[in-house]
Amino acid sequence: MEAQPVLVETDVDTDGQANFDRIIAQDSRIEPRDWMPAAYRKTLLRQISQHAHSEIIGMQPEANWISRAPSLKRKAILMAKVQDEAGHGLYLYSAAETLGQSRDQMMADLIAGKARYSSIFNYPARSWADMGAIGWLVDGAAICNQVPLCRASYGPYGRAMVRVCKEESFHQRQGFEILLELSQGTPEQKQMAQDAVNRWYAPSLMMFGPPDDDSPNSRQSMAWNIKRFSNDELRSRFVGMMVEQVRVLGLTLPDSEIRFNADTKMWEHSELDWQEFKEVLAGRGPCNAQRLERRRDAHDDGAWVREAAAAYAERQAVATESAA
Ligand code: BYC
Repeated sequence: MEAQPVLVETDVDTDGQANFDRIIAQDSRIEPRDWMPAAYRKTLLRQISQHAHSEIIGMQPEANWISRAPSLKRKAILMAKVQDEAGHGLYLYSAAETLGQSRDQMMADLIAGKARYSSIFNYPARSWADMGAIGWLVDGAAICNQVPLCRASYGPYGRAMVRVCKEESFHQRQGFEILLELSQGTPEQKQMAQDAVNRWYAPSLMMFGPPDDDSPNSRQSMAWNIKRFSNDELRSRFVGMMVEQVRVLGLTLPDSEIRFNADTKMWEHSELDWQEFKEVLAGRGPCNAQRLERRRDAHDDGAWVREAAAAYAERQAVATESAA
């Protein structure tokens, strides 16, 4: 007679779905070696890889201004910020790799135009004040979205977010400080700051994603403790933060409809142009083609670095093996 497996406690623990459900119910963390439903893995890969691509493509609008920064100090700060964004991309690609997809594949999807990245980076940075608006609004929106992601149920994603958020806080402060200095400068400088805020405000609100009733992924992502708040909740929270800060800047937000609804406890604002959002997502935003072309060129230009690094790693492996 064939021996029957003995059901001990560890077998129950390793019973994939039950173990997964228990971890989620306890608001604890799923780690790479834990069993997870295929749909959970797919959702995480989708979100984390898009997030990584956003950091990498997001370097471009600011990198364009490094050579034109108005002083050596500003140049050094901007260069450090852009390098931080590269670092964020790398932590996130590493987190996505733990889910079983290679970085080469993710990069191939990005440069083939098959992968998404945040809509915000398809808008042009027209003046130095845009460096302020990007830091203040874009990094500000990113923080608002990412602080709850520090508690995402997937361990590598949540942990990556902790460090990213710390760095984003510096980024936001430097953007705020650029705008403050311009706002307190000549009338032309103040106008330049206002113009930048006017152009980046609505696209930064779109970073939170489509409205809740048009967000196909939110419900399941919230049930899995990946997302903690809905797109509209975070957008409203962000508007409330900006309303306070813009007063300190001596500037205004380009929306006269902003008000706090005491019943719903939400900040309300004018309807955003969701048709524009859809156009940008479909690849028809002001800079989509330019951003991807630049990324492709950078990938090609960097081929020799990847080849040299691979050859070096191979030589080191052979040396370690023969030493052993
Ligand atoms: N842009 O069901 P939904 C940074 C897509 S970089 C493009 O609500 P979900 C920085 C969405 O992917 C940080 N696509 O989705 C860097 C989905 O399409 P698929 C950027 C968007 O995932 C350099 C569809 O629309 N932050 O800070 O539940 C310099 C339906 O949406 C967008 C992140 O990446 C968009 N704005 O929620 C300065 C945050 N919105 O995949 C700064 C991480 C939605 O089904 N991501 N879509 O084809 C998230 O938190 C969530 O994925 C989202 C969307 C809130 C964005």
